Amino acid sequence: LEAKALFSVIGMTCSACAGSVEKAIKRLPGIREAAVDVLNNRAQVLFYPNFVNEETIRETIENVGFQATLIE
Ligand code: 9UX
Repeated sequence: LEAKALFSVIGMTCSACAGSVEKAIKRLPGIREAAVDVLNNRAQVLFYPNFVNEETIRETIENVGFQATLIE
C-alpha cells in the first residue's frame, strides 16, 4: 500500500531548485510520485513504506541543500 507525505521545503528560489529536489526524491527506491511546489515551499510525495520512509525522504531533500520538515 502506498503512503503520502507532505514536506515544507525552505530555501528554494527558482523552478530549477524544485526540479533538483524532485529528481533527488525520485532517485530513491520506493517512490511512486514526487511533486515539488516552489511557490508554496511544499513537496508532496507518494511512496511505498516497505522501501522508503519519511525520514529518508526528508534527509534526501536536506542533502540537496534545503531545509525540510515533515508536515503530514
Ligand atoms: Mo539556481 Mo534555484 O542555482 O535556487 S537552482 S536559483
